[in-house]
Amino acid sequence: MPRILTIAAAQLGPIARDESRASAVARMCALMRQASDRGAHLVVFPELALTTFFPRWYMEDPAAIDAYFERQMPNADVLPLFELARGLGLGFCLGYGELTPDGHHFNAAVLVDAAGAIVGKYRKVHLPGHRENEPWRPFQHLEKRYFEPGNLGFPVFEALGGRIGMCICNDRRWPETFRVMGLQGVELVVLGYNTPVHYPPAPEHDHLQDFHNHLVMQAGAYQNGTWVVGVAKAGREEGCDLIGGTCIIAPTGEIVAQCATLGDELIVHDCDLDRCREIQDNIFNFALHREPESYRLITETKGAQRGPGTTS
Ligand code: ING
Repeated sequence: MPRILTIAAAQLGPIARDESRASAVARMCALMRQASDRGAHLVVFPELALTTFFPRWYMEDPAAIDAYFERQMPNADVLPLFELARGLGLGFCLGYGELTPDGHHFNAAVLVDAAGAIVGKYRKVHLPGHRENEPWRPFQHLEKRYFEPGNLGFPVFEALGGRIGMCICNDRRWPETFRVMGLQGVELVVLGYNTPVHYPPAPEHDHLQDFHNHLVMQAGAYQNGTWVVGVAKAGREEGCDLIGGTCIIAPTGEIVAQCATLGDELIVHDCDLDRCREIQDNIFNFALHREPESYRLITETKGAQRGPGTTS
């Protein structure tokens, strides 16, 4: 009997800076109802899905910054989403800003099961952008200012009948992200992203953002034999154009479903988790083919070493 997990990717269009959490939650509830009508078992929402992408502005006032974070999860603002999910009997993944009781700030995501219980949490490891105000940029990308690097690693959770891992946005660009989960037998990686079209340090790559978005997720899926679901916050948000490209990718690396707009949009696919074996047992059978002795540099160094005659 194949293990089919029907997954919905719930892309969100722009969230205005002055848009309430209640409004964002209402939009997500509408998508969740659609997902339920279409038989979904799991709904995946974008990164930082409760507010506008606030790292695009320089702020100094801690109160102004903390206003974008959640002190508890769930909380009164997101309860309608948790209650709807429990009522409909489906799970979901939600990205949000986490402010811990001891004052730590993370770009986080939770995995919630069909009973409304949080069964997994992830904190974004790879923080792109910069820490100080850089007025030369048309918009800031201050994730290094507002978040700490995630301290939970890349865990894989037994949930909804499969082995599910999470990552967030920039994490998808780093092969280590998927490989660490691949080495835990992950069958589904869910992630959200806010990706501007314009990348100020290298504007000559702006036209490649959609290509790079799919390239890295398709590679991550294929090289680890896992399903990958990438969900955008898309569209022109406070004057900043964010890419769409929300998609569901099979362990073969094939995109099997993709959003066509830059607004609130749902795509759904019946994902056969057993299809991971076609890859994990053969071309990427890690136990048979990997040679970790040759990969030491990956965990022993941070930056590239360009000295003469460096080791392999
Ligand atoms: N956003 C972007 C991302 O990694 C970025 C940052 C944009 C990096 C374009 C490189 C190129 O998709 C987040 N939130 O990580």
